[in-house]
Amino acid sequence: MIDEKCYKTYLTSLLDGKRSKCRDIVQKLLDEKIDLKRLYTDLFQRSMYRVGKLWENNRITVAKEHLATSITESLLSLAYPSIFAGERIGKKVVISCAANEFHQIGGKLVADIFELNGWDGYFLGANSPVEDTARFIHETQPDVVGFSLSILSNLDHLKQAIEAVRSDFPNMDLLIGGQAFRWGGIDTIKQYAGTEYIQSLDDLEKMISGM
Ligand code: B12
Repeated sequence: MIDEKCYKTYLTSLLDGKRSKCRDIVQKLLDEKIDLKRLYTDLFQRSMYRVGKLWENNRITVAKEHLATSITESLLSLAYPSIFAGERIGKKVVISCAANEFHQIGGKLVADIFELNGWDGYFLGANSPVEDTARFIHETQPDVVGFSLSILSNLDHLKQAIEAVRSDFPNMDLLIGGQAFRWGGIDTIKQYAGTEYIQSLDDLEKMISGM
């Protein structure tokens, strides 16, 4: 549980670029054995959505947004000891961002939740070219593939990626997520059989536990 005081202190420190203060807050929460989904959703995601609003309304500069993003990305590694502590279950997931999609934190969090549940998570990062992603999937032979999309105008790139996977792996379980779908696109995704849209890390973990 992250109380408002903790969240506000963290957000102020993030916006001020105080990396060590942010680090201390996150480490304390980890030491208190916080559920990682709460840390990721109620601290990292919530604060980055706030950063987006402030940027959209010209209340912070692009420089501050970039700094907050970079601090957040660096703090994710603090959770690694917990993520890799559990027993491996021999399942693999590949998570990728569509081509031209530069938002990568969401996909990274998703790969971490799979790791937390004993899977080997392969996170390919931002702006992954379709051909290279398909080739990696061939090499890795995962059980599940996930794509992240934040910008709806990248939907065609996502469709190309889905179709590339589908043509070689007709029965592959495909997961799709990301903020793009706040603005539409879910009907397009539903046209692909075996492709599921997942909105939150809570829903993701429920789904993983049933796999
Ligand atoms: C940081 C940031 C950037 C950085 C990203 C760098 C990086 N290393 O990731 C940079 C500077 C590159 C960037 C660029 C742009 N950005 Co930007 N960005 C953001 C910001 C502030 C934070 C993103 C973030 O990390 N969120 C936190 C993560 C944890 O949340 P999430 O992505 O939603 O992920 C969660 C779920 O969606 C889900 N999920 C996500 N992916 C997946 C995948 C699967 C398989 C599953 C199951 C679940 C899942 O699980 C995650 C955890 O709960 C957002 C604001 C916001 N509201 O998020 C704007 C935001 C997304 N950006 C926006 C815009 C407009 C842009 C630009 C177009 C700006 C410009 N004019 O250049 C470009 C587009 C670049 C591109 N082609 O991709 C808008 C989008 C608005 C819209 N209507 O589409 C936003 C919402 C800001 C705003 N309020 O206006 N951005």
